[in-house]
Amino acid sequence: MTTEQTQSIQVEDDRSGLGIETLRRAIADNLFYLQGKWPEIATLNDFYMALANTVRDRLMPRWLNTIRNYRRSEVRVVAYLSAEFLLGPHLGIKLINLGIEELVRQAVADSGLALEDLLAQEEEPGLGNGGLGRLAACYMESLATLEIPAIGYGIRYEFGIFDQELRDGWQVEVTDKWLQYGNPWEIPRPESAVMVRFGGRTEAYTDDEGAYRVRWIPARVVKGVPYDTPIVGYYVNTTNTLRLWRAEAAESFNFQAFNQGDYYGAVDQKIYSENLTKVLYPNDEPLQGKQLRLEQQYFFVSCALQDMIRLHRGAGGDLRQFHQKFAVQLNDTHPAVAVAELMRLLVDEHRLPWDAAWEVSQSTFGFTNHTLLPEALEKWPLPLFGSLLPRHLEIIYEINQRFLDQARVHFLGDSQKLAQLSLIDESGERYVRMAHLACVGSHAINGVAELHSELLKQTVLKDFYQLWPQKFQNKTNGVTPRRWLLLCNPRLSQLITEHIGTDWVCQLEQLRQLEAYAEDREFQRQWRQIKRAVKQDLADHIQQTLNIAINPDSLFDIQVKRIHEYKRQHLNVLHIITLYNRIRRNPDIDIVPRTFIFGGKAAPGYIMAKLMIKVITSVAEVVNNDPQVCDRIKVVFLPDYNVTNSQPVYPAADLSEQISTAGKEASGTGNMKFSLNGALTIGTLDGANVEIRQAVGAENFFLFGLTIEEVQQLQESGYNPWDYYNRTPDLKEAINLINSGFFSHGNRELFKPLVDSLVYDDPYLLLADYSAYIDCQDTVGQRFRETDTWTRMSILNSARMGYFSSDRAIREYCQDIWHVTPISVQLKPYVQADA
Ligand code: C3B
Repeated sequence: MTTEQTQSIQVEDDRSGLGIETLRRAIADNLFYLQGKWPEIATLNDFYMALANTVRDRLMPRWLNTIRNYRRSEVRVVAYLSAEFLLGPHLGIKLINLGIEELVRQAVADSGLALEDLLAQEEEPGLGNGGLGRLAACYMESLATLEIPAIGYGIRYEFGIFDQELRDGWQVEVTDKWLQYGNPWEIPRPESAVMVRFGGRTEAYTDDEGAYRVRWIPARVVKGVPYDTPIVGYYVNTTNTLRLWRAEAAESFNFQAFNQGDYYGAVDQKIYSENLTKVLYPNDEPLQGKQLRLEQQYFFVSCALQDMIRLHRGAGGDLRQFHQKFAVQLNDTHPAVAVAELMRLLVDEHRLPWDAAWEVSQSTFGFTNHTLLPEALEKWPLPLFGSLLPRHLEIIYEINQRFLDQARVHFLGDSQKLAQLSLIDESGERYVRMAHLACVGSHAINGVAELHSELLKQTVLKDFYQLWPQKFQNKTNGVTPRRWLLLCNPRLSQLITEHIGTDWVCQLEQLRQLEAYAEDREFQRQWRQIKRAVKQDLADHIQQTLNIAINPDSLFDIQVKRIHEYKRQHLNVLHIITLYNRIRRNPDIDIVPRTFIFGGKAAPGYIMAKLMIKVITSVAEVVNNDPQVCDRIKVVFLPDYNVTNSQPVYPAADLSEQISTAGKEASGTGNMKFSLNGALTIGTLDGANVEIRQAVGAENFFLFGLTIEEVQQLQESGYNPWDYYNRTPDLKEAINLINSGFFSHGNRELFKPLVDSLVYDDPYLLLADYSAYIDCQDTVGQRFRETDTWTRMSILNSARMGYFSSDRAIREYCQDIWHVTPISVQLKPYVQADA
């Protein structure tokens, strides 16, 4: 026998094997050895930790064998750079993707525990704000499932998105403590730490070969330590890595200061460094002057690129071929400084000639834009940028000069065009435009839905489109069916599988086979029965946690997403008040009972969004307790909307609210999750709604509202919301009721900013869309009563959502932007080192 045979441990042995008895023993062992507890004194969280570690052990052979692939020189790896990864809880999806959910359920049941109770223990890593971060998480899952070698690079925030509590109907932010009981899903790799520099100055010098060079003399250095999290693909061996960086002091103490007796100075330095990755910035906050945010961005980007260069060189790679090893995707402008950092690393540190380095960079990067909102387009004040990254500013000037020379030829010296294109905004105070840096430094630029990609070309990136039309693409977003159907809606998944088999899980287009059952009475009955059961579960949960009784037979009308004026939760509120007024006018009116469910966080500094939450909760308080209403309308605000809390919500919806002002929502992804789970959509022609409507059929979608063209026309012709207010009696009555203090215990000041903004300004055109929305909602109500029709529409929505799988989106990125192909991972046995 060879040494390998004698000393190898087969992956199916008792540590990684999956017999139920082994599992039970492993959980008991982990409880004892890792948690240090006997079962009698263990908390539920101890059991969760023991189980999580058991599952982690099981995926280790897959993970290590996947990592081995990254190192093979011929393998091209996708590096997804994102300041946010909103993963949601790990345990449930990992059990599903490893195919061991039932086995584990049984193993814990034998110990007298319910798997659901253990799943509920997990504190999700809330390392993102909303759609953008969640998209990154879906994409990581699809990359693994499709067996694409990929690494996600981001920031290991100690405090993720805040927890939301409601006090007296107002949002209160509470710090997120996701790490307080430890995180079983990560492995720190201090041996792979890298150094990141900040501040200081640059200096020219001549190298040994007489070439002109620049060196950067930084003012301070921070250490980046990677923490690795496995991302398991569905029923494949591929288990990719999410590598998140934590900032630490370069020395755990500044020894020089220590020796000089400046103990506290040394400690300050340590605290200063660790601050860098303390907290995730919430969206929708003005960033100017937020130096720490720029520091975060540069920090993780520099860590990531240094890491990639090390991997590439470790595999014997030449830096001139760096782009053949890595396809780097910039998830919005947050990591855009990567363009300058890669140039610095190649030119200053590895001495490539500028042109060669530039070609490598451009071939490496792709850039995804996620928003057209002007306030979200990042730009950094030049003095701030220059003081933090002096060398990068020089590099950006150089890139800009060469770029503008090229553009000058194209635009025949049109100086206005050149000023618009420049990487530096010089129209007033000077800024570095991060979107421009990303566009110039990338070979591909994409939007996230067809409409959005078109608008990009016509508006914010118009000049770049004229220059480089071939760089522009569309990649419509998608969501992973593993989390957003199989995991969150097991009953519906089972019904689907009973009828069409399991292939849909990885080939979501297979759902189309359900079309054959859309008219089938028995199937319709089962479909309805499941929806009813899932609604009952949510109703029970709401009763238990919020003490609000809701009717599971009512129409569940749900809007869950970040709270923002452009998403128009307050338009939804105007509809609620309109219905309420109808009841007050005619208490016997025959209306479809509805439960309005809201959920979402407002950015802590976004006063109007916080007031929107208060208006929802205030209307809820009045309407829910008015005996005249007779429970025909209920309004619920679910606190602390996050991935965990969202999973029972999508399956329970009858109606999905996607009512943003046309042109404002880049894509949306919640819209896809709802429809996939059989909710019908009421929506505007915005973002991916347009494509969802095309896919499910116009007759199965409730469309209303102004189109983009109409929005533009209205705004150009001088929109006056006051006119709409005066000429629409129901609207006037609804607004007056808010204004009168009716929902605020007589306080007429409370909602004045909201009302004034609507009546005098209304930048998101709520009043212009109000009548169309109400009419459309009336149609929804009528249609809901035609039970069979509604059920058919619901089935057809699910059946036709195949396109919106993140697998489809990732396949398109692989083919059109990254040029990478799947590689299946072989489970080589683990070989012990020679004794
Ligand atoms: C969001 C957009 O607002 C959504 O329309 C879109 O579906 C997702 O990104 C994913 O593409 N977005 C976000 O969550 N945060 C930003 N800073 C910009 C866009």
